[in-house]
Amino acid sequence: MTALVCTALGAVLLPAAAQAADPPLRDLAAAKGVYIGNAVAGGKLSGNTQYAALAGGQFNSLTPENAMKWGSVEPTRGSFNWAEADQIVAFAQAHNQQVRGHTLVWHSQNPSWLTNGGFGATELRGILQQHIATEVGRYQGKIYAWDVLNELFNEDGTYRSSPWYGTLGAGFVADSLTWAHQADPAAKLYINDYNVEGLGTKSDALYNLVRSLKAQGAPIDGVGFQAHFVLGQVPSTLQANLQRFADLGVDVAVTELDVRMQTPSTQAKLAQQATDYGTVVKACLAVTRCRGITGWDVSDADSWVPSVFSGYGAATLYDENYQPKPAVRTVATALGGTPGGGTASPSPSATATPSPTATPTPTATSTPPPGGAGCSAAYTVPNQWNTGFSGSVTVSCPAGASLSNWHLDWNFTAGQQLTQAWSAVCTQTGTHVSCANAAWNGAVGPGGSVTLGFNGTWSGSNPPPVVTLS
Ligand code: 9MR
Repeated sequence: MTALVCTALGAVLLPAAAQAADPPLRDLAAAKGVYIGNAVAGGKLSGNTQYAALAGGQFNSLTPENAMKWGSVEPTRGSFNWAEADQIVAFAQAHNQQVRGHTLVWHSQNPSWLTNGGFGATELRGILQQHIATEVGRYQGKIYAWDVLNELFNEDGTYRSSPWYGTLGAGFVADSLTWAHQADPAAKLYINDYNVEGLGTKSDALYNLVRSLKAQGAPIDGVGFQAHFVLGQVPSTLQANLQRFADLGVDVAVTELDVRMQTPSTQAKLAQQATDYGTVVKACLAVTRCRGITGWDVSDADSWVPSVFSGYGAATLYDENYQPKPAVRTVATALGGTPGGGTASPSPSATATPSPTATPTPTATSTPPPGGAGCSAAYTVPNQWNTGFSGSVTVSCPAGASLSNWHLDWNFTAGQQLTQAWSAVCTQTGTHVSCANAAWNGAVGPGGSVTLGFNGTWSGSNPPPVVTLS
């Protein structure tokens, strides 16, 4: 019998009383078929327990804030430093999180040997190819998506000047995608930019580029919308803009969300910020190919904003003491949590939403538990790849029924093996899987629900089991 880890880290360590009733944001997002992520720094993951509890407990996707940039990994030509990037990938794996790799080709944060090298086209092209092959190859199979290209355009929609564009011409874009695809054919390859979130000139330039890359057959899988917003200025065309890119046949994602305000914050500003965060999450959920939302920096104590925008700050979900701000509630509510905490009953479409990488499997629903409370469990696998899969089981009670704790049993009849579970304590013996609630999520109120998540392996077929709730 293998005991699997319950990762209720955030719920255990978070000090705010209000948090105790809330499922982690990651569980709510998973039940909606999207991910929720944040940008992280390795030193804080190992050196700050409050930061690590939030990063590991609330989010199911991490983006290295700086650790995978060229200047970080190859400060001297031919001499690599992977320590922080490796650390973040290991943390993500230990917490059952996916990783967005950021970023391979950018005009900024490049080492001086590269920017001042005076390389000709042939040598520069070789350097770029080598860099992409080396970095993507190192993390092959461990990165869900790469921001292959970052911030290609000026505000007027012309190409930004960079060593790449200046020396290689626009062909470096398709070449970079091709080299990344060769190094990790399974990774989703993105172009990422800011001030492209709403309809406009810069967004049009990106749109035309993506359309032309698709027409050429270049391996472009997604477009990242950074979403560094100013309070009250989420573009009204955000959803329409995400949708038009999705209609080109690519995934879309919000990759660096923050909402800055003039400091100090006030209750009114925090309320507007909460509205803004909720608007962004709702826009993503309304677009089928929007795969997830990543915030840029875990707390206001970590944010890049004050050092760049004088007089501005308070841009993230958590305050300088790592306490949730009102925006956490609107994000949770937009993801299906109830306004007062806990989770609302997911709509049928919520549990069936296709996820980023997979062909969804059918959902199996149990019969009501003994005792006839009317509560039920719904098993779904929205995310499946060659030999792995991840899924969730949502325990729901109708109005008038409730549970004080819950237990789930099922049989994996096709040899599937559970490898990890969170928001529950699960064991597998032979084909039989048994899961009990975690210490913090046993209670399911009338009209409420809780969701556990898991990863597993499969081969041949992966039929959904019948889950028994007791
Ligand atoms: O948050 C990052 C900050 O710590 C770095 O100093 C900065 C260096 O350029 O990059 C910041 O992250 C940026 C991201 O990589 C790309 N989009 C804009 C982000 C905020 O500047």
